[in-house]
Amino acid sequence: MRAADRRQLAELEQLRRAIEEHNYAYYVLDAPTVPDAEYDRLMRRLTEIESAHPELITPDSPTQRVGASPIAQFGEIRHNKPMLSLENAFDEAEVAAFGKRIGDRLRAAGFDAGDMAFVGEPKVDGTAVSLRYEDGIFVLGATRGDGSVGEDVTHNVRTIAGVPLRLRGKRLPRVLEARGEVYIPKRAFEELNRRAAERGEKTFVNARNAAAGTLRQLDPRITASRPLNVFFYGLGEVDGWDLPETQSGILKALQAFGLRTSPEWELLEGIQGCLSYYETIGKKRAQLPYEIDGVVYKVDRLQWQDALGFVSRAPRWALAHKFPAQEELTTVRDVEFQVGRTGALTPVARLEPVFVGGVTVSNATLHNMDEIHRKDVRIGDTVIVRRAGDVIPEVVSVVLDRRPAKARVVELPSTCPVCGSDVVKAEGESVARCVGGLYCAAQRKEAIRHFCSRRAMDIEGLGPKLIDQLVDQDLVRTPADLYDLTADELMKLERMGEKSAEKLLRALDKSRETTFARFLFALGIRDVGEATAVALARAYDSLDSLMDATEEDLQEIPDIGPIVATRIHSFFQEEHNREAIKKLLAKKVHWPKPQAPSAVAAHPLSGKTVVLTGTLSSMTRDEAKEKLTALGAKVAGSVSKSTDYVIVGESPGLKAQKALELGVDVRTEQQLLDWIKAAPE
Ligand code: 5U1
Repeated sequence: MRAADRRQLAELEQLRRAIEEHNYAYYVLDAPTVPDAEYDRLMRRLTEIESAHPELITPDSPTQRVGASPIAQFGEIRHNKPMLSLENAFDEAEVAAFGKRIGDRLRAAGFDAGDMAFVGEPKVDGTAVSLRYEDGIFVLGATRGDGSVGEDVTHNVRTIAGVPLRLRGKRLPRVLEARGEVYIPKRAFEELNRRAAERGEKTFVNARNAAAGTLRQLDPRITASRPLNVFFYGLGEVDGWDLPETQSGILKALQAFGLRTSPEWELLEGIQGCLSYYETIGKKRAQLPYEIDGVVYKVDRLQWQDALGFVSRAPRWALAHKFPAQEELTTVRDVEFQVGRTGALTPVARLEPVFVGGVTVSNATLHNMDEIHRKDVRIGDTVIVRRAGDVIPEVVSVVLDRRPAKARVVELPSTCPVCGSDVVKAEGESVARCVGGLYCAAQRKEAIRHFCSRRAMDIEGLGPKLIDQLVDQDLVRTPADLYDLTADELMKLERMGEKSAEKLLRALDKSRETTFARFLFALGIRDVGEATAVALARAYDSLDSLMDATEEDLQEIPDIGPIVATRIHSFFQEEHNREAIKKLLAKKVHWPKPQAPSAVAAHPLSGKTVVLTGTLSSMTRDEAKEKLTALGAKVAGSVSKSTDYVIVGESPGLKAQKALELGVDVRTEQQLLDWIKAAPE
């Protein structure tokens, strides 16, 4: 071999190793070691050499993940060790029964099973796979199929960046089959569906179907374009390697081989430990970047697992403890239209009540008419409803086979169901609106609700039911009328005693003293959220100057574009809005004179992006947000490379971990207090 060839071969090997190391750090350890640009550079160089010398390409080269051509059909793979399924438990009693059952069996077999340890892992909502490595090289990827025979999806598994094409370590098994779950992260799933909807294509019903559908693509280039990932949790056939003694040992060994395991797994003590784990993971569920539908408990000791064996296709030593279902079937009784603060008509499905996500659901949002058409929802249809975490229940899809002959098409009303004004739907917009403005009682109620809300004028005790009564009885037409209410009037309302009436009047009185930004936010100008209100309050030193600002003036403010500028300008040009503002000022609603813009700009937090995580001891999350915004900071919900500071309170969440991984500056609550103290009065 010529010296030049030898040099090129060495470079090739070095590039492959470096890329696999970076893949391992990024996908398995979740701790990237190089910027994306450097990774891309290494990959480009490797491709360049391999294109010039195709004879040097090996199956474990990182370039071999992507670009293979479509296959005609899937081959069959017989699993030498069957891929088992799990028995399910839906409540604590079933988990306790599982504990007792295995304890009794082990004792009967002569084991001292008193202090039993379990491994707890999240049950990821994906699709099961078995990956075969021979002498450390990935050779085969198969789906579960019926547990005995699956499909050959090697071409697609290869494209999953989190799957090592070569195992790490020196003494590798002759054969190692790793079993796990391939999943699609929540964000990628939403994006996939968003793009499919945009193109008018069919969307996936849930993340599990999206993962399974992606893995069963004949064209690996489609699979490669969707960011699948994988967690490994067990073994199939193994040869030439001594098994650890425990399930926890298996997880550690898998991770050491470079096969990604869940960072959430834990060793648990007894059934009590299992139940606490269920609760802990249940609380974390919404923040996890992938869907889970429960947790899995496994007896830790493999010797005990062997003694317990399995019944039909499920091991006796493992149990899936499921969270309450987030999706259920029910029927649409009717579709009604709710009118929001800006007049937007939102179709709401009235459902046959169904227990889903831990509560009984009888209404689900349908968002807008486009959504109804896209999902083809009709009155009388059987639908899948979903309620995940605290999210508003929604109709996911229609079960078309169950559509009754008399199912009725939903039509947009031509007049407002509340005030009878016309309903208009602007060209190109998906939202239809009632043009009634504050003539419409629904819009009035919503405007007043918004005015009183915690982040606006913060009037405690003025809930939606009370506002309904005040508007229905014509005691309040505009927000300023709230300040004319008397104890006598209030006491005539339902569930309003003397004490509550006085308390409410005190809350109303207190709300007169506010901030300029809160006042602007409370006015309910369309598209003016809290951040825009703060930006306006910072840019204008008086309400008069803001009310007289032109659209061009308004566009000078960072983050205010032409549409929002028009909305603000037209709001202040409307005579009845000017009148409503005048009345509020006459009721002595006031705020401190705004700070000079230079004082804000001088603060170290001015222009910085800050993320909060954990519980703060000296203030609520909302108070902290408000203070930070007043100092000129932008408060973001998630950590990224552009975050300047992450402020951690008690029991911080995954955001703190992400901050450390990305090298973002992490500060304590004390630092936040010092920053607030340093702010000019
Ligand atoms: N986390 C996890 N998911 N899951 C699914 N572990 C796990 N184990 C399984 C399955 C089907 O089966 C083994 C107990 C054989």
